[in-house]
Amino acid sequence: MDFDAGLIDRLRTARRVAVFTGAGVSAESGVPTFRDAQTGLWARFRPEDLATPEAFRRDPVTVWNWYAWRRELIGAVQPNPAHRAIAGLQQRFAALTVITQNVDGLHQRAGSRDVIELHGNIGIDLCFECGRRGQSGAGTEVPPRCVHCNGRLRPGVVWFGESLPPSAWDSALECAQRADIFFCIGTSSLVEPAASLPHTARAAGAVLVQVNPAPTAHDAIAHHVLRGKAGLVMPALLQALERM
Ligand code: BV8
Ligand code: ZN
Repeated sequence: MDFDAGLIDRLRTARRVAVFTGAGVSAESGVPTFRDAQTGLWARFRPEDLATPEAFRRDPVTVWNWYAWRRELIGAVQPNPAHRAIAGLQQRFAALTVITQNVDGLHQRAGSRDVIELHGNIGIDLCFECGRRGQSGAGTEVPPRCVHCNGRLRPGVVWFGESLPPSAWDSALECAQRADIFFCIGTSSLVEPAASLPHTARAAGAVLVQVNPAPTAHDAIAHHVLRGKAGLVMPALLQALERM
């Protein structure tokens, strides 16, 4: 795979790199994306039916079971070459931060050290009532109960209508504002406020690089559009940098 010489030159001199990822970066691990018609999680469900506090209040068993199914699926998959190449990139720059919308923890399992999870992590259980961490292993009730207040446990992810963790959002914003290069990998960039980060980065002077096999809302503002699967593009980019 060939890359634009301008991009390679910019990567050669870049000090701060941000890698903003969505479900597409985990697609080649076998984790369904949200919107892809054939495999999309939401092809069969509507987000508002499952990924909201109202849905959990209305039908905690169905919402818990949907996340339990996703958690089991994620537990059975491995990071793919895209996750590993992104982890491999971190030693080539003074600072490389992954800002992910994904809740699957695959960047960390691939070796990425500086990961901001904007939308939480599916492996964490929190009490829906008191907010404290839970352990879903005990007992057979679905959803499991909080050992502190007996409230129902929920997945530690950010649902629609819920605020992003303030520290995660603040760190992501600062990262976008200071990045020399801002990669946008495997995201349809439709969910806010996460989708505003590429705009923030570009406005602050970052070179915006879009990696996606399909067109997205952010192609128009990208300086470089690398049309392809992340599992092919990112290892090829890492190899191109290693040849420098
Ligand atoms: C907030 C965790 C405010 C849960 C997620 C009306 C009512 C209420 C809210 C809103 C509203 N209108 C707008 C909003 C705001 C809302 C929103 O943005 N809604 C959308 C639907 C319009 N946002 C929120 O509610 C956020 N909170 O705004 O709070 C607030 C303020 C103050 C006080 C209180 C509240 C919270 C949003 C977080 C939702 N949680 N995830 C879970 O996982 O179940 S979002 C979830 O969906 C993901 O985390 C991700 O962010 C998003 C999916 O997007 P993508 O990751 O991009 O995935 P997608 O399938 O869309 O695209 C995949 C891409 O990969 C495609 O482009 C495809 O081409 C590409 N691809 C495929 N294969 C590959 C590939 N790319 C590379 N390689 C491949 N091999
Ligand atoms: Zn509790």
